Amino acid sequence: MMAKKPTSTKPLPRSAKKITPPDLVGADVGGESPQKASPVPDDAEISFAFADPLGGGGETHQVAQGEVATLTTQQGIPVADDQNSLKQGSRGPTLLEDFHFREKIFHFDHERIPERVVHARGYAAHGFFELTDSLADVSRADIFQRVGERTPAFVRFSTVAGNKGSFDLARDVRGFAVKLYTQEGNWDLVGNNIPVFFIQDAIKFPDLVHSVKPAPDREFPQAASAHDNFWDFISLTPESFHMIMWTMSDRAIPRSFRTMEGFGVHTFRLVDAAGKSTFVKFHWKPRQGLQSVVWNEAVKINGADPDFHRRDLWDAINGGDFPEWDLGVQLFDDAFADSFDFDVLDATKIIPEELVPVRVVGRLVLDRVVDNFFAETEQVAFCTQNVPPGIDFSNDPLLQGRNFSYLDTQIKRLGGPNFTHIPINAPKCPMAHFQQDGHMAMRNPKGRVNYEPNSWGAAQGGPREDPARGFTSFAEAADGPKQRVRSESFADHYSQARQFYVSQTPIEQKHIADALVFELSKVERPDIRSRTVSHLRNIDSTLAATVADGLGLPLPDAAVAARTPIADLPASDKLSIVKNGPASFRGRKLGILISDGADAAIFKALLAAVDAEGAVYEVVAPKIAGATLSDGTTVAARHKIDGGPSVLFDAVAVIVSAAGAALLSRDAAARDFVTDAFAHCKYIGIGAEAEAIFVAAGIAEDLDEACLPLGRPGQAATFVEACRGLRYWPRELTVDLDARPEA
Ligand code: HDD
Repeated sequence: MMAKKPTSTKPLPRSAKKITPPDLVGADVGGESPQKASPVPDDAEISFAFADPLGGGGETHQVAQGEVATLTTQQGIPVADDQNSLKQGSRGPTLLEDFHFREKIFHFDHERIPERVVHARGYAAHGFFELTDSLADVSRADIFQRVGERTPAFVRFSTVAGNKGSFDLARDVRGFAVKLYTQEGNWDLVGNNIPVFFIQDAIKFPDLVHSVKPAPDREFPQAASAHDNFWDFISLTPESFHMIMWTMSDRAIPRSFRTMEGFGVHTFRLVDAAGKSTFVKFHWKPRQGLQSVVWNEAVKINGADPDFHRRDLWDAINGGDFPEWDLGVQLFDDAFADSFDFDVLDATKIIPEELVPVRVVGRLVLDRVVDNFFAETEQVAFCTQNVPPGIDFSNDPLLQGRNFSYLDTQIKRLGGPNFTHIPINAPKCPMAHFQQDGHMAMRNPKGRVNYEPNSWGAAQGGPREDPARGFTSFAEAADGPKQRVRSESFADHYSQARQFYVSQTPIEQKHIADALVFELSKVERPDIRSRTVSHLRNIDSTLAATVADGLGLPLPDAAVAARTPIADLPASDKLSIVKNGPASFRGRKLGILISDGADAAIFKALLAAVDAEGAVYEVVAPKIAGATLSDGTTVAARHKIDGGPSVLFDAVAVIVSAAGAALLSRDAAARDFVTDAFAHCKYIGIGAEAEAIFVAAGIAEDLDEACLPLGRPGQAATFVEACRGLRYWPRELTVDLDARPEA
């Protein structure tokens, strides 16, 4: 018997009736139920399980088809009524005795854990690493011994500055953190999508992060470096300018996690069985090719789909298009390190691939999304200190500081020293130690002995150290006075910033200048703008002049350089995104705007061409129910036009009927669809009747060679082939106020 909703303002009867729990599966509980259950069709496969991906931490609870799980408390006690708290009388006070209520609210109150102080917003997936070339000659690390062997991996991508709920396409560095569950313990390679960093010494990390995060008094701007505090700190920290060149480039607005490189950043060591060390830099190179968006597009994507990157990864993996990266290593010895222009311990420097080639030794494949975001992605704890035998640290002062920070931060975030017991953090190889107790201890040692040395013998005495198998630090000699200093060899701040800049194509150089002008235009204090430009003068005079002009600023004197920059470091093609793009449109997304009556033959030819290329498409239409093509076929839409702007796609096609074109010409979202695609230099396929929309959008006269006709079915393949170019850059010079004539 259900309680009636009050229908008038008459006072409720004093004897209110008990609200009973509805049958949660399939029952018609009537419109007056406080919680109407969605009916479940008889043939639906009802499957319920607590997410427990690694099989640790308690019993899983699986329910198969046709069964319904009984709701229980955390203690497993069956719950009879989840709708009403326990009261003294029907209108009396709620009783403290109601353990189900208290447990439920208590647990809810504690649902949030502190977000990461940096890299709060992230997304992760499972996969594996497969060795393709043995590194046994230089490292004893188990993961590098047997070609063809696979090691489970978990990878979390992230932005740095924004909070957990911020948008994906902030201009920012991306985290690229890889946990490899090797047979000799977890190896965490906690890197970024940029091979250098802002600062040289970890002691400056809190200052850097404070400066880029929202200002403490006003708590804005969110997920943005375009503000006074950041540029104030940067303009007072010349060592940051190499990294600034990268973050102002399109590297900081990637198209997808799948189209980013990853870097271990620091110089590490590989150590062989005899204790010999070889320096190493780690690179992840995406087999998908490099690709970024443009800034105006990024701004709009953040509104249209703040989850753009996570959705892209989720869709790709669930669609069977597993992203892959090659693991590359740059190996070098002390002699190279001594002869190199810069200090290999300085994390603001790269080693150009032309000097030390990247040797590919394996591949990383992401082939499984998480079961539960919180259990895995949120609770995963990366620690740079996690290295197995055969991999070791260098004295890079940034890395040395990180090795303290990550362990410390996990204790704060995950609540205690036993975060390694959480399945996503637990190693997948045998473990044995005497560490015990503490919050949430899941794996205390069995038996009487919890110390060593002990004399309880092999059977009861527990694990013993193993000098041969165990981790042994590289025996690097160290000497000298205790002092707080920065080595003289770290003093060159501009040479590689220039090398990066001159390695870019003209359009990429333009984007760097545009980004600097954009960011500094958000800075309120003119002296900070000017001080920033003074550093640019040490990098490239045209860049400095362009930015000064863009800001309407007199060109300041060059900043005093601690060491005279080397002006003629050779350009390196590997530093450009455009020069390292994909070879095909595979894995890319075409947005197809259609209307009722659109030419079915052309639409179908286009789908066939997309399919042949290994690309994907999404249909955009005036109504979400879709459209009926000229042959009567109905095509469902993925987006209604207002929710499917062209910024979500790598290229677009417009296939509409004459009536559809007339209708959409009056629609602002449809006009934006074509003007944005045009402004963002995308390839555009234009069906026979579609021109009216381009006329209404005011760009019909400007259409160029990357706007291809789709009047006949045979033209679909030509169009999709052209889309391999991703962007038609010459167009940008015609549509952007900031375009420089000489670019
Ligand atoms: Fe860091 C998180 C990457 C310098 C201190 N860092 C964090 C994450 C990545 C990086 C990818 C997110 C890991 C995840 O997905 O959970 N950090 C870097 C790189 C750096 C760097 C590539 C320079 C080369 N970091 C750095 C320094 C310090 C930290 C110098 C402190 C001295 N980083 C942290 C941290 C975080 C972190 C506070 C926050 C959340 C976490 O560790 O787990 O400990």
